[in-house]
Amino acid sequence: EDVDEPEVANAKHSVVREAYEMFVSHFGSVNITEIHCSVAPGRVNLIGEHIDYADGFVLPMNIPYYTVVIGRPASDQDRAHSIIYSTHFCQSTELKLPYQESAKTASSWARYVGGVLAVANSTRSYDILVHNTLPIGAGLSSSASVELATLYFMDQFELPAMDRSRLDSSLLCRKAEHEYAHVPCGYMDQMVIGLGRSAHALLIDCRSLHTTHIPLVIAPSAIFLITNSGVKHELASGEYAKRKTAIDEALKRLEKSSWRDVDVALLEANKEKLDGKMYDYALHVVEETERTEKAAFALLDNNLALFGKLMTDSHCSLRDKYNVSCQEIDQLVDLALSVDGVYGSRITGGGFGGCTISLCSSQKVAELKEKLLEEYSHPQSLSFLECQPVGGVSSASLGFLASVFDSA
Ligand code: GAF
Repeated sequence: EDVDEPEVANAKHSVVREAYEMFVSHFGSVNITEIHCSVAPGRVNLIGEHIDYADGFVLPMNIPYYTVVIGRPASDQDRAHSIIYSTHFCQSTELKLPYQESAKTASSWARYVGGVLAVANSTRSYDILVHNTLPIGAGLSSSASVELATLYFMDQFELPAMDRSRLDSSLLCRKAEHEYAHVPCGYMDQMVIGLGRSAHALLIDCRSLHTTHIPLVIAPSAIFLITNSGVKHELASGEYAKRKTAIDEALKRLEKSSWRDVDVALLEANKEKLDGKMYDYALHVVEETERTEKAAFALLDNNLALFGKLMTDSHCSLRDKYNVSCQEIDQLVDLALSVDGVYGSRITGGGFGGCTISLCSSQKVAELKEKLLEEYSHPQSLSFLECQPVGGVSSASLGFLASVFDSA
């Protein structure tokens, strides 16, 4: 198991403590021996965007912003529903057993919890509180984070030997996202939250599902800065599904079974089969896959100039070919690139708003932030997030929880 850096352990301790205190105030007094808890990070993608559903390579890492799922079995064992409380939405929802039925009609946030209880065939009812420090809906994978945290919570009661591999856990949560949130997502989010390690980015080959942990040694000379634009355009999930459908259709027309068997020459030769935007979408998939492989090597060599250039190329492709950026994000990227000492900048995540990620010399970070705050058109909704890579989802151990209870 990955061991947390002291700073990360402290941050987790305080978020679990907050969650515990809110659990007590919402559900009343607790018997601490019945309480279990799990903590899942969010993620940011360094490069390899919109290709995890097209057999590509992606290079995300986990970030120190969390979802905590804390709870206990319902005290009345005949109670045939779980009660789920979200501190973010300040809302409580009842989910009836069997979850396969109730999760379908649950409110959107509760569907992520219910969807996981459903696909993992939970047969028990719980009092559950969901608490986040991870911004919701900012393209940092708040949904996959809730999914993994829910599964790791539930498995402590219903799979005590925890004999589900991290990969299988990730794939099960992805299934919940497909079947209950109806987002035809790729592999990246659930896999990095399941399998990522502290101090490393995770290279995922989305064809073989093989993963490689790449040490991130850019500090202290440079950092990745996440900038949250504070905007999210409504069309995000509809456009996501449309891109996925177009990409699947393009592959069929090329008569290939994997995007990894497609190169630019093949695309050129079959241009007439790919009408409308399909050719540009396909070109993005092929080139972004190549870029990401190169970027992984650049990161291993600590070649920041090359890594940054590939990030910016990725942004231009997402903006001009794949059309998943928006004005606000393009403005943030352009402003970042105008600062001397910024190696590269790009949109990250599903798109249509959310966050950018920039690779910046450490000495220039203050200047970069100032520039964005001064010149971005929505400075009041701008925020910056810390970005050192942390480990994946975990269940809080009894010792950890005891220290939380002692300090509460
Ligand atoms: C969302 C999806 F959930 C991921 O699978 C991925 O496709 C990403 O958008 C774009 O790279 O986060």
